[in-house]
Amino acid sequence: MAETTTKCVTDSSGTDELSPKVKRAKPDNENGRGEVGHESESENILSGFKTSTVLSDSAREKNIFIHGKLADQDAVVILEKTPIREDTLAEIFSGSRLKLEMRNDIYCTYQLQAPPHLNEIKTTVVCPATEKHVKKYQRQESSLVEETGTDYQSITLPYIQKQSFSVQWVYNILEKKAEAERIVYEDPDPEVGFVLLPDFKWDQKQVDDLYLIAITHQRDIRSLRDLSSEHIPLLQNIFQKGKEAILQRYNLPASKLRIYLHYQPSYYHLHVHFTKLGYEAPGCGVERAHLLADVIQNLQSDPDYYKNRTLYFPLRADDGLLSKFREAGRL
Ligand code: M7G
Repeated sequence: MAETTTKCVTDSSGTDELSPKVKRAKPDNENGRGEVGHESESENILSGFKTSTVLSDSAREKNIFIHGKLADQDAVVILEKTPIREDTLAEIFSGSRLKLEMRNDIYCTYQLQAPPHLNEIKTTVVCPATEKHVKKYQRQESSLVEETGTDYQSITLPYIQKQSFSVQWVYNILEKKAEAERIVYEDPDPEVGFVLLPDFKWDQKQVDDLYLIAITHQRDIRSLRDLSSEHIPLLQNIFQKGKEAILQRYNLPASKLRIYLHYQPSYYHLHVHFTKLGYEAPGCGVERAHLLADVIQNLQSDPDYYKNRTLYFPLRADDGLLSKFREAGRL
């Protein structure tokens, strides 16, 4: 992401504004700069955004995914209302305007207009967005695919070698060109090392929806399928040190964490998801998430477990990989 004006994966939420309930273990370089594509806080790059289509929305999740144009480039914008935090309640009650909507016996409903800083919308911008990004965020039917080790070699691997998302954002993190001030923990070892930082889906304001990712320094492990027993030290290191760092920083013990890998991932550079148990993060279902603890045990009992096993995963209706499985008569 070299050209700031044309390339951005921007997240407008105040990423360092941790709730007092969220414990910090080390001081942050607040408002650190030098990050690739970091916009100035007052600049509204969305003022010229032209909506083409709503890709999906959810009244329950309180989010909307929009495809449109930003300075003639395709862009995806994600708007999401954030949870109401306990530590802001006093200010919400004392500092808001209240408009009565209806009163009936003991029941009243109101429109509460909270102070602007307590009424933020987490906003993510992907620009320029590829067709694949647009598809990723479009609501669609999925089909469960059964992939043998042979299918992986003959169908999936050739497809992902040609078609997968760029992992430039991952390299920017590893090389401290982006999000450097957000890093929670790093083990710099080239073999077993990794960077642990907040996933951009998490606004870091409350631990209830805690979401971090550990990204390996090794660059040649695409996914679960590439893992063999030689990677056990790497996986154990991520498991142990990741849990310790989260306990230290957020005061959340390992027993409250869901630690897993996605198969298929969207980005083919090995990374591990750390989410709070009880938070239904997108993609944490059994058809896509593989617990890191299970992965380690499976590799301990069979060094080539993930090379040979049949793996199941959902693919969206317009996913090119689904067509490849159909063409090969595997669906
Ligand atoms: P995945 O399993 O490859 O794909 O996980 P998914 O997005 O379908 O779950 C990649 C993870 O990296 C996801 O949880 C993303 O939200 C997160 N992620 C993606 N990008 C582009 C960024 C980024 O630029 N910064 C950070 N911090 N996280 C990202």
